[in-house]
Amino acid sequence: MFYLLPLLLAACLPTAFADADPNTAYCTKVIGNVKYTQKGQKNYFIGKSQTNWFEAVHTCRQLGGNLAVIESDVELKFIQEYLIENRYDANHQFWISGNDLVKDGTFYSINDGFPLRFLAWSKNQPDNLGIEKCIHLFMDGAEYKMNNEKCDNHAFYLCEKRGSECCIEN
Ligand SMILES: [Ca+2]
Repeated sequence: MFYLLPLLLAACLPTAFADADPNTAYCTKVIGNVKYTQKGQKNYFIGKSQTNWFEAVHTCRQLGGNLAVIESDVELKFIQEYLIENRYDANHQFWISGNDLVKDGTFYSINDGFPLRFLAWSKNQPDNLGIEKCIHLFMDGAEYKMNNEKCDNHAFYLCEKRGSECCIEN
């Protein structure tokens, strides 16, 4: 088996190169039938149909991933760039992991069951506690920010899948 290692390393060079500039570099790859965009240790997929939050959770799972958990401002900035480059704008909202269905005002990740550690709320959000219980991203001015929204409203969605395997398509 070890003779495969040099081949694998060689095949992964584009990924290593793509990761050289964490602010701008990314590439795409196909996992199953889904075209993900890789950035560092994660791959992202934009759901092209609008669903309620629960269906978005299920669909991401069916695609081998989860609704995205945004863990830092750096990650949020990358996602914003990714969405804008894909021609999404203020007319598009994206479900991400996080709801306060258990306790109003405390938003838990549906992925690992713990409170989200990074939140980037839009001004005056979260509002309507007890009514708007799921988190989506929306364009607030020039930036994507978080808003709590009714879980049965329809929005696009952002899935993530961990892993930094090689890119096979650019
Ligand atoms: Ca809200």
